[in-house]
Amino acid sequence: MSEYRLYCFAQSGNAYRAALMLNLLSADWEPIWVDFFGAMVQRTPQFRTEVNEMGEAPVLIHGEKKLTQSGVILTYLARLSGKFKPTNEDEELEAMRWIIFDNQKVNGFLGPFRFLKNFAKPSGDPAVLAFLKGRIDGNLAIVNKRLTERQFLLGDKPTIADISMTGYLYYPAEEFGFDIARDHPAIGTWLERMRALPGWKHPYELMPGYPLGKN
Ligand SMILES: N[C@@H](CCC(=O)N[C@@H](CS)C(=O)NCC(=O)O)C(=O)O
Repeated sequence: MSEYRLYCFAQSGNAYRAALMLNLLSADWEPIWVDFFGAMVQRTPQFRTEVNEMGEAPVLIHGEKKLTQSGVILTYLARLSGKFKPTNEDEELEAMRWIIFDNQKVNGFLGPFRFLKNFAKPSGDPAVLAFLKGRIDGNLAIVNKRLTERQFLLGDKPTIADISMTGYLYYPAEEFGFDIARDHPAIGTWLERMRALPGWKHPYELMPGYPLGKN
């Protein structure tokens, strides 16, 4: 059995953060596929009892430890490996600030937007999509401004804040109906910098379940 096991699925940008971190660390890990769209296992009482009471992916298993929330998983792996780790207490707080902003307002809106546009049947109410798109544009502009001023979110080195922020940003533009890298050029350049890190892989290559219906 691999050292780490990660409950995940290819379409999940939330799970991608943890999968990408494991791969960038060259960790010995294997995915456990969550049938999110078909059986919707994450909503079953069994999953909530045995895997994650919050009913979410990702979930990381490492020995006796079971961790959920990608920000917690990233923090755990950075502390353990010393890689992508903020270097002092101020940086740690700064990383947490961006991870929370990302979870709530950047990928926290992009994930549901893409789900409603691309996967939900019937697809989302146009008014809901318009509301989310407005918030997404504003929040991506904040990240874009930040990345105009520095190479990575905290400075000149990538940290877990950057890994968190990649969440949904590599999924194809057609799945959103807009092109994030083109509309926000500093984000586009930063995404290329992250893509150049050894061990980087696209979410559809890194996690099982793509294309849909092929598991
Ligand atoms: N903030 C959480 C978000 C996790 C999350 O929302 N995961 C989605 C999959 S992308 C999920 O499992 N949702 C449960 C559901 O919709 O039933 C994290 O970063 O880990």
